[in-house]
Amino acid sequence: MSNVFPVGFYWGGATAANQCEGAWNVDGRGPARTDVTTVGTADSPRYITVRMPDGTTTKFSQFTPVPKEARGAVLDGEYYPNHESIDFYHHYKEDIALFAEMGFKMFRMSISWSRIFPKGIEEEPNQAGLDFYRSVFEELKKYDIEPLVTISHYDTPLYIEEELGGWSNREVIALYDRFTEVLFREYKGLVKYWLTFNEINCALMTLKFIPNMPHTMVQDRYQSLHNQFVASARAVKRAHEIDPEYLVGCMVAGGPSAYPLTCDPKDIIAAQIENQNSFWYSADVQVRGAYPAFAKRMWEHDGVTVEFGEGDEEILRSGTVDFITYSYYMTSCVTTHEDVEMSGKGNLVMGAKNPYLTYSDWGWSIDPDGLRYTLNEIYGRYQIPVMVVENGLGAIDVVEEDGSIHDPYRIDYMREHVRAMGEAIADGVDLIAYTPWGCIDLVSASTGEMHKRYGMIYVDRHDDGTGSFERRRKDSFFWYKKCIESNGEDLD
Ligand code: P53
Repeated sequence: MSNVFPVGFYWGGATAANQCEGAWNVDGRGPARTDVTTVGTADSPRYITVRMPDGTTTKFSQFTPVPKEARGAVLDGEYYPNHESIDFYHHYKEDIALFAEMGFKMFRMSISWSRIFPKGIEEEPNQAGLDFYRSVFEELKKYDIEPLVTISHYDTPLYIEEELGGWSNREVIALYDRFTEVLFREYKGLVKYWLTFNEINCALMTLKFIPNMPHTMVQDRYQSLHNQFVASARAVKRAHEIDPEYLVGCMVAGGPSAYPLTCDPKDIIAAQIENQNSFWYSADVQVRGAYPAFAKRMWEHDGVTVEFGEGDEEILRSGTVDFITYSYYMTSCVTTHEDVEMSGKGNLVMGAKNPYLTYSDWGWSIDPDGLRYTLNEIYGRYQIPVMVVENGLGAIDVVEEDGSIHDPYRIDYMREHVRAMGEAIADGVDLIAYTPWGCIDLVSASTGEMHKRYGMIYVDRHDDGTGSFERRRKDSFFWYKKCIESNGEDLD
């Protein structure tokens, strides 16, 4: 197979504001939930630290519901890794120069909503926040790197979550309207590709991580998701009105990546339902503009009612996305059988263990064929351009005495996933971009750790908050550079 990757294929990398920018309270930025979330590990959860109405302080595991009256608070003696992250806010020029050196054609990043609207409810945006992203976009333009901008990546202003009840409150749609209106007007000519919400399906996927979730929370999550679908569709329409050149996509976690553990038809059905619930439900609404037929049964099964506002159906229909993107790290196995070995680690159990796959240090399966498989499933259903906007191996890296970082495990992971994408393109999939996650080391979303590293660029920053923020090229940096230079041909 040769020359499978089309000319103009967008090779790049991906980040999110709250996991890399730091500068959490600089230049007028308001707090987000991650700013009151402590560091965790693969086996011990991150905590959300709060002050209660009576003035006492306490903390709640990220896997338990936080009471409505609690207010996020930064407490002495706790460590909050997202406060400084890797300080991209002050290092973006250096970092973008390194991306350019690797040959990036695209850089996926997100906007911190509370940098633009500190509480989310202000009438006027915070100019310093707008200026920061303008500078980043201008810097990218210097090197002909196309930004791919996630408008909301796990980053709702804390005020909206606490005082307005978050996305289950329909009023938040209007706040997102204002936010996106400002972005689409402000960055005309600097940005072309937008994503409305990161991993929009996460609210449903993570239902299974919270044991005994109160039913009101399940109901809330379905309603929040509906409100986000509406907000997303409105944003797609608005973007096209403001600039017909804008292309807007959705971002759905994981792809249809659940396998049946056995060929027992009961397992086949169980895996199909898992994929419907965790992937197709969200992708169908945004790509086809309507809920799929199986949604009604899901709602009945979970005992929820999704409230539609007037005109919602029409909004969903008229705000379908131009392209679809997803994150792909692993596949999981579903079974109706008992006594099977489970995969995953501590906090995140990832289904039954697949005997044909190996697993990362964090218990995530490594499955390049699954990438080809999901790409075919997605493109087969929708026939619109697809991007893989997250992929990668979270691993422990060692800095040698001479400063070099040998990460053959990451190179192997990436090589096999690039090959799998090549196969999918040869299968006919219209794949247009690959932006592996955490192209520069950053704070892990699930554990808050620094030492779960994904980058091709190493950052001297550690789980206890020490480190110089110095950037270093790993072996994978040079490998990826060669891969990009050869448009995916030279993978040795
Ligand atoms: P971390 C869970 C499972 C798969 C993807 O994850 C996930 C999550 C939530 O953590 O999220 C995405 O950092 C997400 C990124 C995140 C990345 O995967 O836990 O979009 O923000 O960092 C990797 O190893």
